[in-house]
Amino acid sequence: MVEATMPSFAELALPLRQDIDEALADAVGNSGEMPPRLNEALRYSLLGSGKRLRPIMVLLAAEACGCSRAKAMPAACAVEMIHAYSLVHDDLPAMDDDDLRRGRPTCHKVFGEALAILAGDALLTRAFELLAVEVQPPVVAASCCASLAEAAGAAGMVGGQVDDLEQEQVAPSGDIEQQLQVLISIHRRKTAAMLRVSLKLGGIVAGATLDQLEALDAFGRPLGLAFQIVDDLLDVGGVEAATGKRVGKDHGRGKLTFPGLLGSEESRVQAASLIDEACTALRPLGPQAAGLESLARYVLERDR
Ligand code: GRG
Repeated sequence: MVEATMPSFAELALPLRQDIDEALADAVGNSGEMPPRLNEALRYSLLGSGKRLRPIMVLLAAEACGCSRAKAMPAACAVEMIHAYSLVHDDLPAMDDDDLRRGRPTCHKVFGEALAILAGDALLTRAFELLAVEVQPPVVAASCCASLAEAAGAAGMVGGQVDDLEQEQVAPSGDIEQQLQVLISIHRRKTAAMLRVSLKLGGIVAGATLDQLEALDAFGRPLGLAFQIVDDLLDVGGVEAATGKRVGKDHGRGKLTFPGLLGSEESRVQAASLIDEACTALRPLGPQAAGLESLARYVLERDR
């Protein structure tokens, strides 16, 4: 639909990442009140070489609804802060116990477990402070806070993480279709909720209509699932130097994954079909949504 004007994601993302990185660095500057070591730990975790997909989604969703990217920047930073906190906590020994993230030792390996937990806590709370203080008018800020809390909290990402941890403790039961449904339900909350809310926040700050918000969500639902399928494929066939994290971990631990259930080839076919579905859902937003379509194609092709 918007193929003729579709920019390459690499071209599109480069300046956006630079703007996002600058805004993130400003948002976690130390006014003098913060213990220096804590500031170091949260900057280490937030300002590493992440893809910045979620904040880019906020900016592109706002743009798709006719709003300037600058206006959406505080919401973009808030989403990336929640994401960074979730990675720091996910890497802890009590959770995924990882020593490599974004190509560097994980936060707890560098700063110790206690400071890593607290750096995660500080990022989580700073995200909501940023929304409350920087988004105008206050009613829009409140709506952003409520949506982000819902997606990141017990019924969203945190709940999905709990389901995932519990699922690791039980032997798989049911046929492939039933196990697939369990996997989809875990990732709908653990991974997709944060991707969907990134789009929603872009829409909210842009003052989107209900139809525009629905189109963004109809795009985000299949995109979120496709993102996770590709993540599982990278765990099986990805290269550590590119992903910046250990590969083969989930597969090696016998975790429920899409390639584990469907095989790599079928997983790739499913991911491609979900990305097509996502791009079709963008139609009502017209050419302003070209950036989102470009991002969706990248999600399928990414190697990190
Ligand atoms: C600890 C509350 C809590 C939640 C953890 C996000 C998460 C839930 C776990 C991370 C582990 C994981 C591999 C999740 C699946 C997909 C995912 C979120 C991958 C990492 O996101 P990317 O690829 O990472 O966007 P970058 O580093 O580019 O930001």
